[in-house]
Amino acid sequence: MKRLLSFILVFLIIFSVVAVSVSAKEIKSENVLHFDANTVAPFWVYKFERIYCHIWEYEGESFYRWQSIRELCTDEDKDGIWTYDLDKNGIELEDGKLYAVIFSNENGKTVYDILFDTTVLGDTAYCDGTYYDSPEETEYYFAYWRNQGRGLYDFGPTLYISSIGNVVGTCIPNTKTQQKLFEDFLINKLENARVYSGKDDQPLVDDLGLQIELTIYDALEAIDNTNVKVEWSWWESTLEYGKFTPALGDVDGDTTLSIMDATLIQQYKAEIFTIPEKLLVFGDVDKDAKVSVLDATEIQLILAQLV
Ligand SMILES: [Ca+2]
Ligand SMILES: [Ca+2]
Ligand SMILES: [Ca+2]
Repeated sequence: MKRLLSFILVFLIIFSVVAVSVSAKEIKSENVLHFDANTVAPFWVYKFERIYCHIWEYEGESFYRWQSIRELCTDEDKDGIWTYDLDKNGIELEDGKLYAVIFSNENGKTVYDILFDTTVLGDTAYCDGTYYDSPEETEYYFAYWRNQGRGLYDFGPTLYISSIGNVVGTCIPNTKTQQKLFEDFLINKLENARVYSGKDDQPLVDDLGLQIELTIYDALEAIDNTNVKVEWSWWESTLEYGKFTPALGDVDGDTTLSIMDATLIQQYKAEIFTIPEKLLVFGDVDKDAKVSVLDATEIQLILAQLV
């Protein structure tokens, strides 16, 4: 019995040593990024012999100089999947921080910036032929992580609004909000986008907004913050409302209740003006199921009480 116990004990010790060394090895081998160059080779045209991995802290500094020796990937088994070993190159990433990476070859071909954090380590970036090309910008092939989706909050190619209002990439950097992205677009790119997209403001904002999941609330806030004149109305918009609740009585749709709304109802009843259907539903202030001059009076009363 004693011999059996000691045998079990020895077995357990050996087993635990093996288990520890396996898990230690696993952690080590996770500290890598792979790039499946087979998936991009058809698009990069010229043959290449080297793949580089350029990593930087998002909106911060890169670890090494572009295509320096410390950025070289290896493909010892020659299967076309290149590996970058962060440990070997002395790169220590912090949990919770946002990083970006570009894989490139010695002919200057690159993929578009891919976002990641430490939870992505061990994953493989691959291309599927999706690329972005515009007159002012270089042609980029997008690379995605094998274990991430294509949503706004999955790690992948950095989402960016181009100078002509196209949405490029899939992943919203966690340092930005939809509203901030849209504000940046309004200030820096709207004028150019008007010229080159061939769209009016309404579809321009709505099409763009839909792709970045911008809400009416975000859009109104962004327009208000930036003071940019946009020919876009929330009641015609196809975007979701978000936190925005239209004010009762706001039949001119300027998002506040004012004497203009009372006047508009009177003019509507006198058939001088029409009110769009989507705004008319907010006109029934006294809730008697129709829009009448009584609603205009009600608005005047509300405004009088507010003073
Ligand atoms: Ca390989
Ligand atoms: Ca109003
Ligand atoms: Ca009414």
